[in-house]
Amino acid sequence: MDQKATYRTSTRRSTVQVGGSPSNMYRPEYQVEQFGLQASPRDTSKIWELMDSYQGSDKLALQQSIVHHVEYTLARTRFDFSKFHSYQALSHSVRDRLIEAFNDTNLHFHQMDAKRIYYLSLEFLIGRCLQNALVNLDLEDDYREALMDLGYKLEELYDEEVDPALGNGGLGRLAACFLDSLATLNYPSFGYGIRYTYGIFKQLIKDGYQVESPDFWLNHGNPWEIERLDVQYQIRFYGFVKKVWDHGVERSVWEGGETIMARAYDTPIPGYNTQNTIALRLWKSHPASEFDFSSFNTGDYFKALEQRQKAEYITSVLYPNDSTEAGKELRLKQQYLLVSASMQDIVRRFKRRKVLDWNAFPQKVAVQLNDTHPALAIVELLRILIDIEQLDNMSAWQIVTKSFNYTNHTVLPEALEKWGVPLIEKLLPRHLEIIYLINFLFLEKVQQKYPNNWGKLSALSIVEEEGTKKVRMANLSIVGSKFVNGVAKIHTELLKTTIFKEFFEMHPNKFQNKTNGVTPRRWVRCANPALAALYDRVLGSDKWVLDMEQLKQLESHVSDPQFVRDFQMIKMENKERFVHWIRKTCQVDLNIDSLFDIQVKRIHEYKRQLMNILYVIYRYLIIKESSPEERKRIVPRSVCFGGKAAPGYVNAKRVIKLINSVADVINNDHQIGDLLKVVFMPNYNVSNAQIIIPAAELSQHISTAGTEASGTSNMKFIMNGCLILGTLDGANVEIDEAVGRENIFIFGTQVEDVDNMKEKMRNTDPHEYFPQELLKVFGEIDNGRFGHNEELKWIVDSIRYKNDNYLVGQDFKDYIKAQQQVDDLYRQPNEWAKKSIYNAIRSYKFSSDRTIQEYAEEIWQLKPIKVPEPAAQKHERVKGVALSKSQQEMAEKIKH
Ligand code: NBG
Repeated sequence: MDQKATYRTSTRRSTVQVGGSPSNMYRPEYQVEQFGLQASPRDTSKIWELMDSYQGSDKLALQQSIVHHVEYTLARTRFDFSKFHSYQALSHSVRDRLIEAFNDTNLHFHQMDAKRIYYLSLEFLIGRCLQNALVNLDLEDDYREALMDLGYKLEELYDEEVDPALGNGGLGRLAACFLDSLATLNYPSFGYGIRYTYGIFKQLIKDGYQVESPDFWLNHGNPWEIERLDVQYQIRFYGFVKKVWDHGVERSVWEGGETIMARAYDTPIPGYNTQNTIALRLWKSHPASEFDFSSFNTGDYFKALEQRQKAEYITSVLYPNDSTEAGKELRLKQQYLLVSASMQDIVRRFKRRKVLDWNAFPQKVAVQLNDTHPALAIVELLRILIDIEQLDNMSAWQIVTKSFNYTNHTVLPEALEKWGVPLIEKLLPRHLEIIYLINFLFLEKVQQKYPNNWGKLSALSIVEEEGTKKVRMANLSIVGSKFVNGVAKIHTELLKTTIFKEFFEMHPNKFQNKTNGVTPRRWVRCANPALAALYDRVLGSDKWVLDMEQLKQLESHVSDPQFVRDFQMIKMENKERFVHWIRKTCQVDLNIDSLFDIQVKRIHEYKRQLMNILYVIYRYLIIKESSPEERKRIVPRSVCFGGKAAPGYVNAKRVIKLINSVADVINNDHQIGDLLKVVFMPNYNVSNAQIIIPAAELSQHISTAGTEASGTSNMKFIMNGCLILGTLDGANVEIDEAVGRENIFIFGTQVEDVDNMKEKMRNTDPHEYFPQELLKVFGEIDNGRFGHNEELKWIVDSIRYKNDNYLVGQDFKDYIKAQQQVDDLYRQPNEWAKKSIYNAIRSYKFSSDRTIQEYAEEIWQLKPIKVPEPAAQKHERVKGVALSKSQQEMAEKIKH
């Protein structure tokens, strides 16, 4: 049955430590370059011999490697190591194996002179690494067994790992899923981001309110990263631009100001069932070594140290805003640090090619901008090409516009980034000049196409002239990119018809859609091992993990009662795990037989958690009014919320307070018992999503039509066999198409009607506009049923007397109706199960493998390159299988 690829057979090799190699020898590329060049045979032959084979993966080898790390890496004795130390030792042991594949991959891509895709993102929400690495390396069972013998349960050690939370929500998590797919599909690629010292804040709930506490995730070290002391770049801020004449050409030299260093930290990202392991390269700011020498010399020792600390501060904290723009100078510094270090790194790699031909740059480099946050990369590459590499403006611009692509993730106006011209001028004076140059070249084209059309010129201009001049980062990104894409069909259509209408009319072929996806490795194989095992068993192999379309074969099994029972059993086990976790984290006991109804995502007005909790109140009132006889027919529900509010987002924070106040009343009302429970799960993050999502039976994605660009948790929920209650917004539209209308609960105003409904709302008296059911709920909040708290009233008032911008009042009646359909179906467990199964097995389109393949073929023009796998036999398991024939011969000569 087990048809897993056996590229990692259990061949044992004793661990050999290589010490004292010269600093230029520890990067594999350099080794090979040296073989090909004038390397000293004596030096390399010894190293070659010592590094000639891979770590073993039989039980004893794994145990020895764990114990080795306990003793030598952690310096603990056998009497003195805890579960956490075991986790650390285990991680180091896994890391060793990752590094082998990682080095092979880098070496191979270098030798193949591969075109690479560079994914630039201010956020990567990668989640825990251990289980994912074990699953992708196909070593989970081996390590489980090895640890059992040593007295440890692998699954318990998973919980010892911190959850690296270097992202806010969907955008950062998407980037992480993409890396998994890029590695798995063997695409030569890099992720570039920032190594924040503090990730997204930890959310605590005190008296029902959100309280933020700092997330110092590096407290106990991070075994998954490799610090690259040899990979660092100088980054300049402030200063001035000097013009010099060089052989009759005017050149710009950016000088003065402050310089700091960006240092690389690599996290290897292993593909599933492949040797390919790519890098997530994160930058951390450091003081430059020659930093403020004058202060030292004048004896102002403390001032000099302060300056150094200021440098480190740049990458210290992730901005906790989701879909809103912050506009702070430090944030601009972060953005520039990321793009400058990354572009310098990319250019350095390109220049290592044998012949330096700048026109070949777009054939070797594709850069994807994850939203506009890294948009300055366009300007930075121009600066490097023009000022440093001395290309002429037009050639440089040609290269840039063939290399960049931009993904938009939102149409919300408050999220569109704009930076004030005075700030850019102060921080990045040369970049402002280049932005003006780009804008000049672009507006000339606009003028040619639409002569004297001021409306067009002002809509398309990169610089906004009204009030304080601003640079529109979206316009810059579109102008500097070859392709622009939205993240779901409806979202891309909205881009073309609303915010980017003028651009679309000018360059229709620039726009593409790439519907988001999520990785089945983390979201099914790791999060729901029982469901994965059922698929393995019924399909006869784990090939579905790489090819989700295989799930189509399960359609015929939906009529098999045993298959349905197996599925129900798995859901039950996942619910049990969840109940246990909720008891521990929220001190609430859930009724395992109740319908588990979940809404987890950032708290935002457009996502309408408010509508959900208002409905919960409505449901509560109905139960209260029901006779004992009637109550017997009521479907018990556990309604669970999770998600962080941006610390400055007052309305969102009030919604959290309302949810907790309602939970307090309902959960303590003995008349209600198990019929209704409400839970706010604190600190929603990737690792608790892995517990929550597999346990869900209903999940809510109820944004006002036209506001949610895609959503990605909707995809994770359906993959885990869950029904969606949702609006026709974002990827819900395509989920509806994929699973069939009979397997999803759709309600609410559709996008084409939203404007009319808003108009109607504005012109209608609140008492007529809001349905009776909702007015009743407002009344209960007003009369203090959920506590005499002004803030709760303010939330209600914000939609009652101000604008109901997100159409809660408009959609409420239809929402109640959809909720009734949910109850009706849940009374028929078999029907519910079957529909849930249809969701799971028709979710294949939403694998990020599909998305990445589309990006690779239609945007990046990128081919997969598979790193050769080590041969199975020990004497063949020699590294360097990736070498060319002549290099192998050279290596052989050196060996003997
Ligand atoms: C978010 C959207 C989501 C979408 C993710 C990933 C931002 C700016 N946008 O709907 O709100 O799923 O991006 O594309 O965070």
